Amino acid sequence: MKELGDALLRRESFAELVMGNTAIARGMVEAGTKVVTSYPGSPTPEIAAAISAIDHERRPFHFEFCVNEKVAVEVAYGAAVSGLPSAVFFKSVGLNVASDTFVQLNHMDIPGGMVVIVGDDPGAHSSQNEQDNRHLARMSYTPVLEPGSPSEAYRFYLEAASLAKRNRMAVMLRLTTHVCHGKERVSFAGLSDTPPVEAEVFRGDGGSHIPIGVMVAKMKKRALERLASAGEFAGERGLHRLVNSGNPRRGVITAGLPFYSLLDAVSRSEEKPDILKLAMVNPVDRSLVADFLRKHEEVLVLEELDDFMEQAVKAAAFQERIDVIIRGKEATEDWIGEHTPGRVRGILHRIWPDMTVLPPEPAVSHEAPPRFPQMCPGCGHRSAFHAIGKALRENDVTVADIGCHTLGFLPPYRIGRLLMSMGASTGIAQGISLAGGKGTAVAFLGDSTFFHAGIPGVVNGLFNRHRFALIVMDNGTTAMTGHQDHPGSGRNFNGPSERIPIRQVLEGLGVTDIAEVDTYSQSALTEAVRKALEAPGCSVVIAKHPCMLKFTREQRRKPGFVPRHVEIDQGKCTLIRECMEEFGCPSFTRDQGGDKVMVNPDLCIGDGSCIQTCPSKAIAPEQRKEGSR
Ligand SMILES: Cc1ncc(C[n+]2csc(CCOP(=O)(O)OP(=O)(O)O)c2C)c(N)n1
Repeated sequence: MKELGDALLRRESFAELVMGNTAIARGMVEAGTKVVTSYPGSPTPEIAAAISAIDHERRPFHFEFCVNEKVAVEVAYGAAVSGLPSAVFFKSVGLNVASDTFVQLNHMDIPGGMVVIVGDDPGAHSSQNEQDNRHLARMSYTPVLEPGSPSEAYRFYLEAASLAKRNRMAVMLRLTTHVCHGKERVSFAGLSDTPPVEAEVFRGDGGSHIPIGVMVAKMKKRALERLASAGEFAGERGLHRLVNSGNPRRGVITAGLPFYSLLDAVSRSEEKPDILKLAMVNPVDRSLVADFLRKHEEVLVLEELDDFMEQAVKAAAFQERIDVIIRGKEATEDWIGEHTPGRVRGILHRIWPDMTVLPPEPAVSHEAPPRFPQMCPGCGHRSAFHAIGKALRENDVTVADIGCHTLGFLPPYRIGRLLMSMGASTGIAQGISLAGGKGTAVAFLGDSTFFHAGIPGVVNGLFNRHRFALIVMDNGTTAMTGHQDHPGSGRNFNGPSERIPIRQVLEGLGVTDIAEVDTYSQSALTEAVRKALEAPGCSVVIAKHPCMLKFTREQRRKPGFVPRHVEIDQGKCTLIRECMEEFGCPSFTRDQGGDKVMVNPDLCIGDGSCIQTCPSKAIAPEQRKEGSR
């Protein structure tokens, strides 16, 4: 960590093998960014991990995780309107949460400039959809730079920051999962001695920052002018790339990661298409595109997800009256997933079968057996689901939310029939309760999500007097995205902070029926949930247990740490297998013959949450043998 922190601050130029996300953190240092904010979400949290490698006192900018993406954009904007260059980063669907503020940004005058880094997720590796945020950028007059590699992520961040400052606007840096997580040897420039940026306390001038009435039209006009000027920027800075193979027949217009997949696909072709790789994908540089179209008989627009560039390319051809065949999504039928090299080969085979590209995705000879994602051994959520399942009745409807506890929908628990987006469970449960079923609608919320977007749903339930039960799955951290702190943890990114207890928030809102139970106390939790299901209005159970992955990692770092396990007394085991089949801890396995239940010591953390699940009392803490540690 120390080495990484030192590298990120190194004054001289250097080259290092890094992830795209790490390269961006160095870009922030080089660009003189002063305020950076975020809410965690894959594929971007490693930007924060890199920032955390720089000691707080030496960090040249302020960083904070905010309570959600909207607030993160607002904090960054407040700094940038005061003259401080700022940046904000989050995952694809984070832009939905931020959008009320985000769509407004480029109506505003932003002297410091702002970079909005969005991690889109073609392939939905870690998101509930594949949304293509170029649309939201277009809707909000936001220029978009799209890198395709870690080196480009670094370079384009610097360019985005400089454009944002020059045009006093917000610029989007659109990343995708493997640009964030891919590694490459990146050449970093040295740090220049730029004069320190002085913040000016923002005063405004009585109207020019207030989008009301006639001001809106003026602001929109300015946004359009700034966007047009941004559209020329990538060309002026030489960011677009033309790979000219002298092929008058075929060309490809592409951007981002698909460009590299394309290079791979045609690496051994005799006939290679000419390639125009756009660095700025909104707005598309019409004259550059038109020029390329004029030089080819047929042009493929190769892009992941939606036909965003394709529409712009077709519009350019139409307006400039260019006689060219444009192949896009109709031909490729490729609206879903990532443009991996194999996928791009497949596309080329389909549309240009005579071109000798590498064979499409090689057939996989032996598929890995399907395996469900699992909660970790010792996870408090498992213990909670095991206990809650005993309280639920046939007609109760459970609504899941986003986090590690989403996995409760899987067998053996099967709790959570519906999943939408962060914090949506409470409102959905209230709507479901309006259908008047015989059971109770039960919403689940993680603790980070409670603060992020959960509170308004609870308020609505109270305000509109809905009957629903809420179970807050409180593990003290934002577990799913890598254990970031949240307002209930008593720490923020930079040190200790006042803990905001969920119970007190609920009490403050007027919830009177609240039970707080450690999830390892399974019968107490079952009882608390039973009562909540019978309650007449809004009742809440806070099902608490610290995240055991975080806890165990911390323990392992301590000197003298001794691993603990449970063991099975084979004499007592009656093979009911509740530990495996209903509790579902992955530490339990069968022996070779398939009869005996065994404990896998590589997985078991000795938490003992399983002990109470065994009706035969066959599970116990492992007895240490003489001489063992
Ligand atoms: C709008 C949005 N922002 C960020 C994320 C990424 N994300 C997935 S789950 C999650 C929160 C998990 O924390 P918590 O609610 O405490 O549940 P836990 O994983 O700890 O069980 C986040 C931030 C997302 N899915 N949607």
